[in-house]
Amino acid sequence: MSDRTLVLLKPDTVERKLIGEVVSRFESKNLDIVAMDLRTLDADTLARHYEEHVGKGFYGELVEFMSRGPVLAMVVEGPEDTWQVVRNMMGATNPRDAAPGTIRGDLGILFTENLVHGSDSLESATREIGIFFPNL
Ligand code: IDP
Repeated sequence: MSDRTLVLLKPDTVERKLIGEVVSRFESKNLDIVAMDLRTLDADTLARHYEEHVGKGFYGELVEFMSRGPVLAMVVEGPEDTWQVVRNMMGATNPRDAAPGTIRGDLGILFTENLVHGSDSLESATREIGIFFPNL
């Protein structure tokens, strides 16, 4: 039985021309990319996606960053616990704390501009895939 998670390559990844580098890591891990779309996010979509952060101190900065250019949204599929596999590959939320070998540990420095989003549970994955790819 395969399962899926939502991944966003954030605007910093697109701006820094790291799409290939990051997608390549998922492919090397033998995960399947079953949907992919480059799009600029509006405030409403971000409020749905980040519903647990709306109103927090960093929320304004997060929305400004996440809407300043396109993101690459994709659905990634693996045999099981795909959200966890992807989160392990991403590393800690703050790139300063992320281990070398992870995407954030190897490529990032700033807290907000941390390159990637990956769903943090199976429930989140289902909810977030519904926001970005409602027809899947
Ligand atoms: P996650 O992306 O690792 O799941 P979340 O806690 O869901 O982490 O936070 C969402 C995003 O908001 C983070 O990836 C990061 O870009 C940003 N963020 C979270 N906490 C802070 C903070 O304290 N300062 C600045 N940005 C933050």
